[in-house]
Amino acid sequence: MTTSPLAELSTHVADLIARIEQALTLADLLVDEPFIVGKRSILSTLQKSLGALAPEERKDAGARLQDARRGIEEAFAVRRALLEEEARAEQLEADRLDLGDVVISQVLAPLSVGHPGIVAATQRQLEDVFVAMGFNVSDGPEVESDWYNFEALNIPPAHPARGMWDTFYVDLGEPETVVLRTHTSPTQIHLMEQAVAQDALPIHSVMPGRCYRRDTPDARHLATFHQIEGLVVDRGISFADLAGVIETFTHAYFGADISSRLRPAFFPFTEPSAEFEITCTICRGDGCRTCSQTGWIELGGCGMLDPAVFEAVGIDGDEWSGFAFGFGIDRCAQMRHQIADMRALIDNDVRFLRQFS
Ligand code: FA5
Repeated sequence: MTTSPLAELSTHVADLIARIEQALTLADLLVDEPFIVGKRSILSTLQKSLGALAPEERKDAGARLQDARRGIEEAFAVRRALLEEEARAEQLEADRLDLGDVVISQVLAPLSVGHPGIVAATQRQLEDVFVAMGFNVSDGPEVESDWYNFEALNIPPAHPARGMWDTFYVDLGEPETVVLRTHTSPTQIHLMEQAVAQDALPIHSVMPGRCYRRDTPDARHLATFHQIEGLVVDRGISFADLAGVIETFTHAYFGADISSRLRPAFFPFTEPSAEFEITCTICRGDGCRTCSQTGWIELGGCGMLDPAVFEAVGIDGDEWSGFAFGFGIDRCAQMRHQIADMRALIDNDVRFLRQFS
């Protein structure tokens, strides 16, 4: 008598169920899949052996094997769904962003936040001083035509004063020469032209901004630096008003113990003109490398608006008068914080920068 190939079917089924239950991870189960429900499983081997049975026995054995296979496949599918769910939950847990952790780690090791640079901060402080004195704040383009940077300011093409401002030329072409502005004075021209067009005189404005010159960087100079221009156009303005504004500004910004002085100077767009100097805050007037041993530092130029400028912008010089000034913002920062060398402002050494946070 021959033994039926399915004689040990229930044992095989029990083994397969145990194998399914023993897979603890989805990866384990999938590795075992061909041996449990695939072509390499015992069920497939048994299926092949049914061919040797007599037809009436084969039908019955086939039905039993089919039942067994359905049971195993169902157990496999249930286990697979469970392990997939577990794997997904694990992944979610790993991906979870615990905001509590972030806050705690920030308390333990605070992130350093940025702060305005020393020149930007100085610019704001200067604006505040002038706003408190009744000025408003405007700005103008950094790239200028020859007309605004020079000609309207009474500096014709061959004028020797052009040598005072070593210029970066953007375009020397026709019809217009274009430059990186060498000073903030061209913004005066924009403002006066606008005021004339809008019938909006008088003007009491300051205009801070970046300037460019082919200067070799040294203790007091940079090739890219900042100025703050001042412009007053009103009726009955005199040099005494200009001197008063400069004196008030010096004491408000540098303190009562810093002296200022005006020295006769030449600017083509102001007449009379003066240079504005303060006591060197580094040596307190004794003389040092920063002030070239003079005890004084030049902050800027100033003067009464030249009639030629009024003519260029179409302002009636018989009715209106005015003054202008232009200070170096970097120079103000240098003197306020006693920085011996202006190049420290652009070195980006964080040990230096942190002192001004
Ligand atoms: C002028 O630029 C005139 N436009 C100022 C002026 C305005 C005169 C209105 C009359 C009326 P000056 O070239 O002297 O002037 O520059 C003025 C100030 O800008 C200097 O005193 C200095 O504080 C600052 N400055 C000039 N060149 C540099 C530079 N290369 N680096 C840093 N600061 C500079």
